[in-house]
Amino acid sequence: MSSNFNRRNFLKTASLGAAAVAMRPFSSIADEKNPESAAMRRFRTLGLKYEQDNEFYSMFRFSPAEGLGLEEGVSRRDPTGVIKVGDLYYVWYTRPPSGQPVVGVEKSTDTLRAYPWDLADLWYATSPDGKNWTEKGLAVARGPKGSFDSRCVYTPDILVANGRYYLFYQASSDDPQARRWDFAGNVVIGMSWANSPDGPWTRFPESILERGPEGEFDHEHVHDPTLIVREGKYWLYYKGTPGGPTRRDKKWGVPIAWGVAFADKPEGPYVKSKLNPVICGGHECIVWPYRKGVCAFLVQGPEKYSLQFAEDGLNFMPKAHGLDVPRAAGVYRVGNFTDTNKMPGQGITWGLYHASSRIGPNSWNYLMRFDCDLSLERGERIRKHAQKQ
Ligand code: AAL
Repeated sequence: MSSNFNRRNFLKTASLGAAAVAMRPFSSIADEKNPESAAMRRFRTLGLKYEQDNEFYSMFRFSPAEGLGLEEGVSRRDPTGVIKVGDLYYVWYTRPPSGQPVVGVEKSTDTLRAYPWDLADLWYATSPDGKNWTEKGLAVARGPKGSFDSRCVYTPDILVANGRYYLFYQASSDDPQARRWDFAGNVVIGMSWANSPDGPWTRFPESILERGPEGEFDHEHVHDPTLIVREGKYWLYYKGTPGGPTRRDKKWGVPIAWGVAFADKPEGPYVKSKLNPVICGGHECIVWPYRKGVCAFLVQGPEKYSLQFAEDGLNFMPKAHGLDVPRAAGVYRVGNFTDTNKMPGQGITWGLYHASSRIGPNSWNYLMRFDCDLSLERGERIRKHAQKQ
């Protein structure tokens, strides 16, 4: 190939994004005049950044969420984002009945649990400082027998809009034939709303989001609803899987991925993006608004342990790799759910996540706190500093 061809190719690549790099031929790794290693070429062409110049890089610290910690016989998992109302922080989470170990799918019954989240309701807790929590009790219970949410309501997230509180969550029915592989084919997204974070909660009678058709990435599961308000709409990010542990969707071969759906009102109707899936990987969906865009943590898949960012909320790029990111986290968002058209996303500095530990023969989930610095304020400082150099 002529060096002219390569130069043209490189200029095209550079203009697509990574721009601020020296203009050298793309193939210079093999070019005797301009030798360059593969590492240097990636650094230059992808616009990679060292930690100190990278607003998306952070260390993580982990500490107890006092009051919601490890307790024999009790499981608390999959916390929502944390919100502040008046002087108190609020969090909601999955909580199955106390004292019941998990027996597995085969032995599960109307009262014995197949999974750590089986037979769960949604509970909540409050805290004056985000460190010391008081469990307040039940928020949303499973639906009536025979309904789409009668077996369990689990893995919630919170949205504050129009002076109301909305809890979105996974919901499974009590069909005994449909417990296998984490309720594959038997899970939808449900919703309940309240005028106060302390309830009472009104159950929306229908599901808010359904699984996709056969062959789509979200055919068997729609999981982990997480909401952001941007461009005057409600953006519901969620995780989907096409089938059992080894199955992949027919179109792209993706075994687990995230999608997004949009609505004009919190209760929908939600329309799935034509670009879905928008993130390749899993496991829990953790997203938050940052500047005008959206950030996400990834703990599974080809870009495992990365922090991703999409200016348009759809076309994500990994911005920092190898992070010690918390699993199944809910982040505290300053400004709660202000539309990013009105106020840029402020980033995050802490949240809650779940861990699990064994006591005797059984394992129990509990909540922990993480701290990091992915705030907009620090991000702006790093960007300004980088521009001066
Ligand atoms: C979680 C989530 C969903 C799954 C299970 C409970 O971490 O991805 O909620 O169903 O595991």
